[in-house]
Amino acid sequence: MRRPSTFLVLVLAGLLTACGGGEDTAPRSAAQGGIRLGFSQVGAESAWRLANTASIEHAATNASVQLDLRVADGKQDNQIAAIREFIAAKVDVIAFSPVVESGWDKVLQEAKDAGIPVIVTDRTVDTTDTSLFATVLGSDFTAEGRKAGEWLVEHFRDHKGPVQIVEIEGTTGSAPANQRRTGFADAIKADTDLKVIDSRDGNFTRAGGEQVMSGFLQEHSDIDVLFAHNDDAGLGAVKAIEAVGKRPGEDIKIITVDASRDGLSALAEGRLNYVIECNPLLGPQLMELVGKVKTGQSIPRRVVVDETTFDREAAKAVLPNRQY
Ligand code: GYE
Repeated sequence: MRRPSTFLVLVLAGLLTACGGGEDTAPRSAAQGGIRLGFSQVGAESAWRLANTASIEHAATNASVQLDLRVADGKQDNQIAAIREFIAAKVDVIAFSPVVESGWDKVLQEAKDAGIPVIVTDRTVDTTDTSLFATVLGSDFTAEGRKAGEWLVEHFRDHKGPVQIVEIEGTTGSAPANQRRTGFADAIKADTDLKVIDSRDGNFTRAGGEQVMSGFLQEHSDIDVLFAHNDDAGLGAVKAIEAVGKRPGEDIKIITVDASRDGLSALAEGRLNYVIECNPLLGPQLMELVGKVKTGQSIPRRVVVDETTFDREAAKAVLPNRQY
């Protein structure tokens, strides 16, 4: 068998780096090497979350950051216990994605007393003392909800009579559930025909979305629109809608948030109608912030990720190269 030429090997290696490392090609900063980072993750509830965890692991390896990753199974108590273990282990920096907004003051005060800086990422916290964390890295969830509402207003502009909307919310008490609900409600409030007739927690999972939507379909015969707070819940709802012989995307218009590969595929097929992007690939930016807080450099209090929206054509265009 002929051996591949050196040139071919180099080209292939280059391609692999280019494809696999799209998000993690930032130069490694010397400041990051050897830092011990304790990271408490929410759980494994959605495609978004799995991509977020993978991005953080990958970026930590690239930056030579020693990552102690704990996954909390959606329970705040587990996160608090993990943060206490990080404090006891005297890690250099703690980062976490808080499952819900409130209830963090005490444990964050403990981290502050121990002199360990904390970075909040993805979801925001509601603390009485904002000096308890160094920065928040993540999306603008209110803007995401607003974009969903704005599309709806535009889509039903010429519609006569009431439009019945149901909402499958994210985990009760979580920042994305609270803020997406608010942004959405704000954007549709001027149009009095657009009415949210029911709203329930689907916990950001497919199973939760399917169950909540089945309930909605039993109780309401006239649903026009579903706003699901993430793709997974929306895709679970698609199953429930198909199970009663209705056509998702046609009989019931569906808007979701995240823009995962599965969400965009369903959009390209016409089962979803509009998807708001929420980017989980936060690892490289997180490692950069970790390096900076560790070395005492100044960082912004809030780092917001740039995001877009997708209709069917836009979904088809990006799907071949979608990373998550
Ligand atoms: O939209 C959802 C995940 O906090 C932004 O959590 C994140 C949300 C995301 O489970 O899919």
